[in-house]
This record gives sequence, structure tokens and C-alpha cells, in this order.
Amino acid sequence: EAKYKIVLLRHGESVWNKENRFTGWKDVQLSPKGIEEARSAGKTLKQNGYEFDVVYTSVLTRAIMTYNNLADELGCHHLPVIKHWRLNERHYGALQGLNKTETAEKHGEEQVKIWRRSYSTPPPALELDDERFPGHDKRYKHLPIQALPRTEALSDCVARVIPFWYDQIVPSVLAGKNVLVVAHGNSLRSIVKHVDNVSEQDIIGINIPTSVPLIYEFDANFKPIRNYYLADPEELKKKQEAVQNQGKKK
Ligand code: DG2
Repeated sequence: EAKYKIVLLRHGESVWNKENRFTGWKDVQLSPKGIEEARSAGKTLKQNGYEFDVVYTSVLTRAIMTYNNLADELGCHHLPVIKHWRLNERHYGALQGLNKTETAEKHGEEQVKIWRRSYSTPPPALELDDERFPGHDKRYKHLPIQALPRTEALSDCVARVIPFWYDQIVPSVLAGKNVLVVAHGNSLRSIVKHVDNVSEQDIIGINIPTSVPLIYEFDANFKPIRNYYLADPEELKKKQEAVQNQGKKK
């Protein structure tokens, strides 16, 4: 029987999702469609009777703005919002900024699939003097450079997300709070991989659509018992396939 519930949400479509560019830690805005998607997630949650006590987001604008737009619909701007770098998107290294289709045309679809979806092969790393290295961004000034990524495989992302999951998110849930987590395709895949103990092979096939609430239910021992998206199955499938197809040639 379900005792605890948590809602996971990827941000709405960003400007770089729309342009089909590898984003990672680059701080981009939501597209107009992304704002609509965020509002629509808020409406869906409201219609289904969801209410929250605390919200966790990354420190990236697209996740925070998704919450703000959702909160307009849900009327929950008063909630505490904890923003943490550990929920950031996987760092995409030297791929950040490149177009995914063009990268597939240049390096092949197989290579792009490995970079996007393999568990432990990271994209090429950035040099420390590259402006895309997080050490140049004031929001990470409290961290020494050795704690900041120059690239990340999904396995690296898991290693930095899960401490936050157990130190902050899970204790809130166990304390009886209704928790919403607004994050990213791969930081959420990291949570899914860990919680459901998904194999390195199977995680390749898991794509998280933009701004569709993903509900996880747990029993009294915090064992996951069920998860589902709040969406029409056909529409959900379309959105998941769209994510998968971003790495294809034209
Ligand atoms: C996307 C995910 O992250 O891309 O970094 O490009 O969730 O912040 O839009 P998000 C990015 P893929 O791994 O699906 O290519």
C-alpha cells in the first residue's frame, strides 16, 4: 500500500530544446511553448487534487521558471523553494551549445546515442579556461573547482544527485511533506535509475518528456511500488519519442 508519494517534473521546453542544442549547465530560458507546458502541468496537478509543502529545483532558470508558471496555476507561490546545484542537468561537456542533429551528421547517430544515453561514457571534457566551465559562473563560486564538472556521464550525475536525494528530499517525504521536484531530463533519469534500480542497459531506453508530472509511490519502508505519468498515454508516447529522436540525422 502506498504511504508516500513524490512528484517529479522535467522543466517545460527550453529555447535550446527548441533549437535542438545540447544544453547541460548552460542557463537558458523557457520557450513560449515551455511556459505553456509548465502552466498545463500546474492545471493537471490542480485537477488531480495535488498540493505541495515544499519544492526542490536546480539552480537553472528553466527549472525555476517552470515552477513559477506552474505555481500561478496551482496558487502555491508561498511555498519554500530549495534550489540546489545537485539537481542541475547532467553537464554535457564540450557538446554544450552544439546542435544534436548536426552532431549526429558529423559523428554518426550511434556516437550521439552513446553520448546522450550510455551510462558511463562521458561526452568530451571542457578545458578549465573554457567559458562553459562552471567555475566561471558566479552561482558556483562557493565550490572549489575540483567539485565542479568539466563533463558528466549519467553515472557522474547519479553520484552527485543521490546524496541530495537522501540528505534533503527523502527526509522531507518521510516527515510527511508533499514534495515536488522540478529538474531536468538527465538529473531525473538519475533519480529514476537509482530508485527503480534500473540496469545500465535499460536506462538507455528511458526518456523523460518535458513538463509531464511523474508520480512515484512508496510503501512504509520507502520501497517504490508504482510510478506513472499524469498524461494521456498517446500524448505521452509522442513526447517521449520526440526526445529520443532529437539525436537523429535529418
Ligand atoms: C537536455 C537533455 O536537458 O538532453 O541538456 O540538452 O532536460 O535540461 O532540457 P534538459 C540537454 P538529452 O540528454 O535528452 O539529449
